[in-house]
Amino acid sequence: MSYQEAKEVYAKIGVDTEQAIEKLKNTAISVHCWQGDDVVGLDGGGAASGGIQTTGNYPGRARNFEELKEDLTEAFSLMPGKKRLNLHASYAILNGEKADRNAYRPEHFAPWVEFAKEIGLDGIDFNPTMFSHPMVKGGLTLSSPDENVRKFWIEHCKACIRISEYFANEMNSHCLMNIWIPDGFKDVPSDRLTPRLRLKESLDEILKEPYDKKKVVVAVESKVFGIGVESYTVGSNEFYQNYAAKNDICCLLDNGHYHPLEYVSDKIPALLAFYDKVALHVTRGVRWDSDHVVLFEDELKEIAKEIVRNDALDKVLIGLDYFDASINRISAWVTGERNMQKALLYALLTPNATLKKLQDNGEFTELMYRQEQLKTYPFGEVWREYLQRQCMKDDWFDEIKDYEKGVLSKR
Ligand code: RNT
Ligand code: ZN
Repeated sequence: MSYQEAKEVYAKIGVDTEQAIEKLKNTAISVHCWQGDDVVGLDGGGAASGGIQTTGNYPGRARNFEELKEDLTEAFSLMPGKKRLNLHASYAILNGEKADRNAYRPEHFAPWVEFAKEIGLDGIDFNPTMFSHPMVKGGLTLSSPDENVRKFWIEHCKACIRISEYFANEMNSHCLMNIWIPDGFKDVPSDRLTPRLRLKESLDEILKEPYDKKKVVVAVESKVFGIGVESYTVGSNEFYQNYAAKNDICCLLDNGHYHPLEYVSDKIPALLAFYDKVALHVTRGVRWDSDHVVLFEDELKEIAKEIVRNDALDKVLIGLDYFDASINRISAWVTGERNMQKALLYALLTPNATLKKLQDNGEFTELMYRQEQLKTYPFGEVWREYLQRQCMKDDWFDEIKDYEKGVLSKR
């Protein structure tokens, strides 16, 4: 079937494929820098800690700024659509300067801005890095009973707000600054409230840093558990949702951070009823928060549907968050980004108004029939047309093999 034919098939159910392609083209996805180097970073912190873990040792990990830029450039060249770069503070370019994380400044990230501009990215997002560092004491940061520990990380987050504003100014686009901490306990705690009160106080301190809310969107990312932190997480979902609501900041939902039968696709509309913006870390948990590469599967499609049919493409800030070291890392990046785009296109090719009406009229038999019919519609033809207009191919694996042979295998 040709694109023209597919276009007609969709037109018959009231779906305009041209409009879908146009909307997809303008939706930005924030691509996480940490897939390229297994969350090691560039500031000497070392392998990921704090309950997260990268497994696998596929050859070719980016070991420095130059290699990471090289790999990102290759990956971005195979990703359709608008892209943003999601950086962690641990990717500071210190050039030998002895600045600790509480003293990071915009200059330490200027080379990233230069890179983002050079390859035409849409914006930069940012994350304080509160793991892989000696000031994480007993697995605790912003909720630590040690005042010096809390102070250090409060200063780090304030520095990150200033750096985020710098990114927003330089890129002429908002910067999402997402706070995630690893704080929690392996075993049954004797006090669940006090650490949360300390976290609340720390966040209040951080938010005293003046910043332009139109430029910097501060978010908090909750979690249910981590490796070695199985029994209690300070920054739980209820804690952060209430904190965000009361303090007019944003919630970030990572779909690996809930009990396996809780769905982020269901949480998005719940939050859209109360918040202007909702941020996402799109990942794929296999049995736990394993951060596998994002695939084109049911929950991803449901997430995309909730964004599209609620007219929230500009309210939901979409970011990717996974790290697989067992396969070619460039391929991991591209597969996940393309799948996010595919899911959005799939949602854009759904006759949402018709389906909503069926629900309101209680016509559930027809609703099921139509939703199932859609599954065999010629989605692939529209996807390939979109890629063609983006000057990209559906078949990109040879490029990965060439890059592996020419670049990665020589590291
Ligand atoms: C950890 C969180 C967090 C990290 C990144 C590296 O469980 O998902 O977002 O994955 O910040
Ligand atoms: Zn995350």
